[in-house]
Amino acid sequence: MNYTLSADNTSITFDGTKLAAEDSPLFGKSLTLEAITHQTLRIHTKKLHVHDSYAIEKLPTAKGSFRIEEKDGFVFLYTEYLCIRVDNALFIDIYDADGKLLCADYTGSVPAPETMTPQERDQLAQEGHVVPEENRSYSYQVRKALSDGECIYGLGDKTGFLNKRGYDYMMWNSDLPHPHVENPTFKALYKSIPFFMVHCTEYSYGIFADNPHKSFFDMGYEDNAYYCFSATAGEMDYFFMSGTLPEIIASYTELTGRAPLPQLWTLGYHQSRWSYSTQDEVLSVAQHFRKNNIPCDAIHLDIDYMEDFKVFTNDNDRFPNLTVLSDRLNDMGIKLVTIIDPGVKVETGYPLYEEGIQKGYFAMTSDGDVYENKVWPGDSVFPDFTSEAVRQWWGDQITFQMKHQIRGIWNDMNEPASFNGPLPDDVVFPGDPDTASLTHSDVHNVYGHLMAKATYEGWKRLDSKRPFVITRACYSGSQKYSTAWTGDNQSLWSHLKMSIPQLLNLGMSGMPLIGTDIGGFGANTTPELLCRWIQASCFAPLFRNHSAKYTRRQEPWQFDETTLEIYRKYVDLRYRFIPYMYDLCYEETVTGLPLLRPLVLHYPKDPAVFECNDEYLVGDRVLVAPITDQGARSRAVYLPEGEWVDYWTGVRIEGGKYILREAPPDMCPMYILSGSIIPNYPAMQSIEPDNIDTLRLLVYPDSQGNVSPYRHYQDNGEDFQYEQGSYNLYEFHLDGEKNIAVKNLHTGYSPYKEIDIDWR
Ligand code: MIG
Repeated sequence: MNYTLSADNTSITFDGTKLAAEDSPLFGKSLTLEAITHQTLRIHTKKLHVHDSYAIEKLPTAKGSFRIEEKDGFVFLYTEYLCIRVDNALFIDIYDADGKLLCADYTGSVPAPETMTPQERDQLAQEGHVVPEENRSYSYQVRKALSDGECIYGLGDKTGFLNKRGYDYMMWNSDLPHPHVENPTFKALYKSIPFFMVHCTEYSYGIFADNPHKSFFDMGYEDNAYYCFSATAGEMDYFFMSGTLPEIIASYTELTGRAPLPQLWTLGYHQSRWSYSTQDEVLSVAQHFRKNNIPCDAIHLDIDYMEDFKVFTNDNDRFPNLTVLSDRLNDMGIKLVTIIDPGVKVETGYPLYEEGIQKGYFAMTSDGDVYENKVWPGDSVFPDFTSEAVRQWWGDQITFQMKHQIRGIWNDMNEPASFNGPLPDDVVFPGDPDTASLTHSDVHNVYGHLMAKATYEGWKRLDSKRPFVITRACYSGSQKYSTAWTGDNQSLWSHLKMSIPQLLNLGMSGMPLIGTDIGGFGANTTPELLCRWIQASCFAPLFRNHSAKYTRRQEPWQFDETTLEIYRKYVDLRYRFIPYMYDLCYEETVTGLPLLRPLVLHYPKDPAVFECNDEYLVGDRVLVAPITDQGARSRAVYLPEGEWVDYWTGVRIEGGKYILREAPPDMCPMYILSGSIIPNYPAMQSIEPDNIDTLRLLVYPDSQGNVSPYRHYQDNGEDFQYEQGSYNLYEFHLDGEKNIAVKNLHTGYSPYKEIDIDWR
């Protein structure tokens, strides 16, 4: 066969001109396989060594290598863990070291696409139905066989269930006003994270199809025998990762990066609402929290604080002094976060607009004019975040937040969303003088990602604190710069239910710091829905209640005393568990594992958890089984193998079975894996790391009295001094009977005054 092997045996290129069939997507191309590690392969048709990824800042220098063998007309490539068989039509089958087939190119038949006459299309459209797309054209399409028992996880924020198999998705960042349901008319949401994992009891593998163009992921929808991924433009370039699910997530986040440690207070409770329209209203919201004894660390200002929706401005009538507002909130332990949209208002005299025009920082029409569309400010222009200079300039605007002591930025509308139809595909993003200009179709899916990068890097230049950014649109790798929320859900039970698999799949897609709008954004919440939502979201890393203007208000005191009490109970619970969650953040920086995990991550051999949509683990030892049905007062809970302790009653239950758990309105079933230590904080109204001098350890010995050692991380929760060693790492372990000993693995920060042990 016709191939070239690199001198160091790390990559091999096949000449497709001679090999691939004329109807093969590889026809006339070269196919390169690189051993990124012994477990991770890169498979692409780009020119050798070209690497232009938005997700991966630096490709790890290959640590794997191939041993090559030609046999029976195939080329076999061996790494330590994998065997790749390439046939003479360039179909690739990948086996593990024991010869078990993991992933095979699908070579069977494919159904012919359904055809429709123009009249049929017209009729459908007339009755208001959505007309199916005409045949798509692809720059490549990869089709891989699916076997029985395989489930598919990942793909970012897509609607539906934990297992993506049987559904069809699109990557095209979209702001959709209609309810996000599992079989959406449009198959895309706000984020494009083209990474998924295939899993069954026998093996798992992951694929990261790194291409920001509009792309499609048919996960066995067209035919249960295969899945395929394709894109409308760009070269095929995908990574294959083998190992256990946690190992695959580690490999994926090694490539695309990990979320840095957040500021501790960002794990607290956030209150938001689109409509907080005056300083007094914001102060009154803060006072309500304090009066009602509900912990709160942040209030978010939606677009209402701006002057005519101009970004990096404030309305002088309604928000005359943001600095004073910040000060007064700070006295109550509450921080301000402001929304920022990418659209810049077209207005003579508005410095941001004028400067951007003068410097050529905005996207252009194909005719060379500045491109305008409509967003909140009316006619608006769009910064070209593909340009380093523009990102720098945008980041410099954060002096506005600095000046007013605002502590975080919430990036909205960065798909980018637009009111006057979508941006045409040929809108030009000129880039920097030394880079080629790109079009909207090239950069749409990375627009929000690059805006997040600009925000993160700008914040970091201006402030010593860890930047707190929230973004709506994402691409793979956005976790390096930003947390994310799931956009405009609605106050629907179905959306509460969906929030669990959505957060779990986002977590498995490398985004650990995420949340949904608690209570639902659009439509009107009910007290019961709100209570169940705060319970289900109690451990969501981004813990924010947010709602739309003109909907029923949903701050916790808007209803009755019972609602308030239930709400308070779960916000209190959240604050107790913050040190545990912060430990998981620390762990994530090392392993890439998310805080919220589907059961399958830790019980990969138990098919009973493969499609568990309504329970999750926090780390590996806290299991939460929220109620997500209106009127439900009990539910079936699946406890995987091991002994579990009911958090509320202390009752011990042997797992590997379903149990029925009573769940009255104030009850969110929770279980702790026996043998665990869980760190807790004392009750507090907001997080002031300097004042936290007591740590409480909940200790749950197993039936033999054993307790697994636990590592706890502590630092000032605010800046980057930990990078210079200013942190403590403790190990708590059982020492003799009923005694927990503390070992200091690293000391560099003022320790707790007291560590209480609470035997359970
Ligand atoms: O077109 O800023 O998802 O959280 O409240 C709506 C107003 C624009 C969409 C965001 C939502 C926010 C809202 N924004």
